[in-house]
Amino acid sequence: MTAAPESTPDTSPQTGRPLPRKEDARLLTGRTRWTDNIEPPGTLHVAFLRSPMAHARIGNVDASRAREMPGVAAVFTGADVADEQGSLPCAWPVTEDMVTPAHPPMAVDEVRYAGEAVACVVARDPESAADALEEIDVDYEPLPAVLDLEEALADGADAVHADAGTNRAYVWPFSNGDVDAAFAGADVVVTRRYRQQRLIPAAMEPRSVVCQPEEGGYTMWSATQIPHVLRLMLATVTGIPEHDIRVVAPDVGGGFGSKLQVTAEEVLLLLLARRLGRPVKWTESRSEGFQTTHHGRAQIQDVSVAADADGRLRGLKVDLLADMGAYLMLVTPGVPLLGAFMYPGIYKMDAYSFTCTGVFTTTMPTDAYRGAGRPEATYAIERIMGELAEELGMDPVELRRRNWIGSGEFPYTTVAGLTYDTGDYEAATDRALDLFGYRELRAEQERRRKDGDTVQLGIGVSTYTEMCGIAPSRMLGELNYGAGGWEHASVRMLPSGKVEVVTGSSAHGQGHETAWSQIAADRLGVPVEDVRVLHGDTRVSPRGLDTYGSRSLVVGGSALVHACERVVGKARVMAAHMLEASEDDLEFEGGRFRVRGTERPAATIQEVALAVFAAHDLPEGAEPSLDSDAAYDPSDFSYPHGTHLCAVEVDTETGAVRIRGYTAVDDVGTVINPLIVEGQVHGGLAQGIGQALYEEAVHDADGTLVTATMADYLLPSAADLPGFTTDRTVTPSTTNPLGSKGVGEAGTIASTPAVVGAVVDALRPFGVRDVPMPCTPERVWRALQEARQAR
Ligand code: MCN
Repeated sequence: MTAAPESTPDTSPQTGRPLPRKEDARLLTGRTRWTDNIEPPGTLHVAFLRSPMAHARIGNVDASRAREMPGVAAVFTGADVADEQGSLPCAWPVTEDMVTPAHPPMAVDEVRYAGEAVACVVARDPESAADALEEIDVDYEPLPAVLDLEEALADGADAVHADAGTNRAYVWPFSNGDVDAAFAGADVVVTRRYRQQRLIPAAMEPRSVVCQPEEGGYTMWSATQIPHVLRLMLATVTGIPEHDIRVVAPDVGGGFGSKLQVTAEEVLLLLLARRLGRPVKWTESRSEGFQTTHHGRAQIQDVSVAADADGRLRGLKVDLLADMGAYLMLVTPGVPLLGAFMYPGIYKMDAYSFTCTGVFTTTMPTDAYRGAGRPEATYAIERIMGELAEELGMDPVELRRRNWIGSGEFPYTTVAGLTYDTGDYEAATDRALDLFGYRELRAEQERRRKDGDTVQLGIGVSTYTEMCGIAPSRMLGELNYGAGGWEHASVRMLPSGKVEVVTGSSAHGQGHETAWSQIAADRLGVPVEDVRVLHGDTRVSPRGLDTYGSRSLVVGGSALVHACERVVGKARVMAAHMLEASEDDLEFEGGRFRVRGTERPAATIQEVALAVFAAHDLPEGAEPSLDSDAAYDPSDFSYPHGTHLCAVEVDTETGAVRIRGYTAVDDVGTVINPLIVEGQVHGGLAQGIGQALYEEAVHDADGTLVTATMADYLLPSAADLPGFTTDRTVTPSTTNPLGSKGVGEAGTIASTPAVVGAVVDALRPFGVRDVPMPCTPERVWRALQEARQAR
């Protein structure tokens, strides 16, 4: 077969193009199947009876009446499955002596948080299952709730796990440099305590699981971020061989870390499918999800910073108490450690020490929530930089300028031991100040202060960086994490020249199908509409480590780059044969192989694909396939950065806060799709602002979650958010072939300190130095009253 006449497919560059997301047509018009839309014939529905108490011994469980209820197929208590349910996994034993209590998917002897499952009903429909729950009687013998982190660590404290003899899960220290000397020699020391309130990740799609027994195995559909990790963990926990389990993550409506988990319900549904030989299904209600999908943040941070009179930073000390909740889930203990390396932020200093103590409480376990450890760290350093500026009588931007890593100093190894590859903090900050109108706003602030206006203006600054693109496997190993950080991709060049990309990344709202199509189109020189991206099914994409830690583009996208290069390499051999030239004489551009320096006709890679498929005339030793795959393990993290500025108006009579303006200039290296990046920044900002002003999971003294509905747990709506002014600077990363840096968490990480910093800034003339999050009108008002009384 010879090369077909030259055709002119549109292979114009896709990188940097604001291509609308391919997946949105089906997602936004109801033409997809979420897990809850999946119902194999004969499906039985599962409902869980959940403990109303935070801490209690379980006595007799009487399910006899429930078993007789119409439509009920079976009822199981914790004791009924005790022998086979195993223990939910924790993949991150951060220290050798970490206390890792057994975590039964269904409680057997004791419940340790309100909402923990104690029994389940399997019935012909969800309503019958719910009705039967009412007929189960459980005798609870109440035990003391353990809620306060410091009280939990005190001598003689009530124990969450009596066998462990302590509520201390682990202590993890890190230090570099002589911190005592740095503090002793400093002119100014500022010390603050910040509280990271407990947050509830509230993905649009609740958790949902369907498990179907099949000839020789099981298919589980789950609204999960991690189909590959989940399959391995299900096999480990249940003993069912991994190759007998297929996990499918269909379109998933958001996760924000909350679906980076191996849940009790997933394990139990697999066991129920095995016991009953029938498909089983469970979808959480919103309140059930608020109670029993893992929570985020929940830390107390004691932070001290030492500096010279001219503002030069000398040292930083951080002492962290991190609320683990009742058990250690998949990455619970590691979350604060992701922050450990970020406390020094973008600043140079001589010494740093960090200690994290993980503490058990009788609450829903915490785990990853957008940013996982890094928002907390960024909050602390950015807030305390604001306080230090106040102490020194210096502009907060100027203080940062004096301390940040200069654009000529990269690569730079920070006092926390990370090596930032590239960045330009100066450029991002200058751009942000301009867009924001910093000088004008400061002048207005001055005026309002002088006039004693009821409504005061505050300005918050956050010059953040973060470590994402999780992660170099070697570094994860050093941190004792149970898995690596590589990602896998394969490229199938079909005979017609169309392309299937198979990725181990598992998008749940991030637009990978579009971005991956753009990458493949550019690297292969095919039209972007000729690429289809497949993911989220362990049978279709058997290798992968899934989506979290803003890793998918820089790790998964880089794997795709390498797979494409291999496809082009194979195609080059065939093209040389077809064009009767040496491979070295061929150039490849815009999808065409040409003999360099000649007018001879070119062969497009799509024509080569057809010729390879026909295989009538293959070069010696060539196989009839252009397919290739690649796994990519990054050499380092990726370090996006940026400058966020927030202006708020605070009503000093009512405590009401209004965001007047928000400017975000982010540097995420090379941008594949600016429209997606913009969307990620907007979504991230909404969540960061949510923590600053609205959201908090509150327990009463007995440990009952009182913010278990959307009426009580305040999520910002579009109407609560300002218009955002955004821009970007671009310093390409050197740690991956795309030159990109992750963006999925950046907006959340950056924004919370900018907003709270602005609220506090508005109230400085009254003596306010902190407002605990969320800065509700009541909290702002109280902070003002307390400051007035203290004067
Ligand atoms: N991108 C780009 N150019 C860059 C960086 C990213 O075009 N320089 C694009 C990527 O191609 C991808 C998207 O931006 O389409 C996000 O990429 P990345 O930063 O690699 O993040 P991940 O895809 O790994 O997504 C995880 C990240 C995390 S950790 C959380 S939490 C989060 C987030 O993504 N959860 C989300 N964004 C979310 N968005 C939605 N809609 N839903 C969630 O649950």
